[in-house]
Amino acid sequence: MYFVLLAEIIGLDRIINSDPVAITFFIGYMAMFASAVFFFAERASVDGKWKTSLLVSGLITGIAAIHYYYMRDFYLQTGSSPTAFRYVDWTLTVPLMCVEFYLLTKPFGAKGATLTKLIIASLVMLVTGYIGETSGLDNNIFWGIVSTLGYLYIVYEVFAGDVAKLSQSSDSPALKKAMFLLKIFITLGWSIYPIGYMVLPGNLLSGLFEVSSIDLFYNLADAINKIGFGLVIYSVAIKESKKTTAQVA
Ligand SMILES: *C/C=C(C)/C=C/C=C(C)/C=C/C1=C(C)CCCC1(C)C
Repeated sequence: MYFVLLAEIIGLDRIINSDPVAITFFIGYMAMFASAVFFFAERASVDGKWKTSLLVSGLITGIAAIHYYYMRDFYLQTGSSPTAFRYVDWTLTVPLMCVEFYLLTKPFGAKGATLTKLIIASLVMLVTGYIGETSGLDNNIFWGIVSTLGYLYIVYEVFAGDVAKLSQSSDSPALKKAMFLLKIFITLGWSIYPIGYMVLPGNLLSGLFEVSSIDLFYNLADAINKIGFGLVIYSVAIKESKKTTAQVA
């Protein structure tokens, strides 16, 4: 009895009926929530400046957990994509990810101006992406291209712009490794989103996948980029903190 009630509440009946999109919303919610708890708790195990990085990782996954809670509900009730919730989430979490990149390079002289450029580019990318997803068949390719320009600007900053130059001037192997992984996340991890977007009717991959699979792409990408990247920062933080403890002792 309790189980049936619980199953109803969390939408497990749909999940048991194996709706893969619903399953990923459900798992996404749990994973984001657990990660937020983990990042907040682990702040105690790292040194000063890394505490802020873990705080930001906790905020990113925490904000996403709340949105996944609502997105999962919306999807279960309507069977359609929770586009507005999705973009509200990204508008908060993507700039926070830019803060995360900035914090990584700040000890090596990153300036606030770089952060501002990254945030503006990400907002261009998201606002035009939202217009593309909601403005109908005829326009989604056009807005997708505009959005991609914002994305490519971020890729440029990380590979050849300010962020890249600063990380080259550092002699910390841990930071070098983090920057290398950051490049992989930005190019491979973030590229899953535009691929998902191309599933929209009238776009380049429409017909190849069902429209609802746009959420499969986005949910997978969110898990990789929000949790995965947070874990990368965490491992650098732990290594660097051990180093300073060793120096003191
Ligand atoms: C945690 C959420 C993240 C890291 C979201 C990232 C989103 C993108 C990189 C979205 C990119 C898009 C394009 C490059 C073109 C088509 C429209 C978008 C918004 C899906």
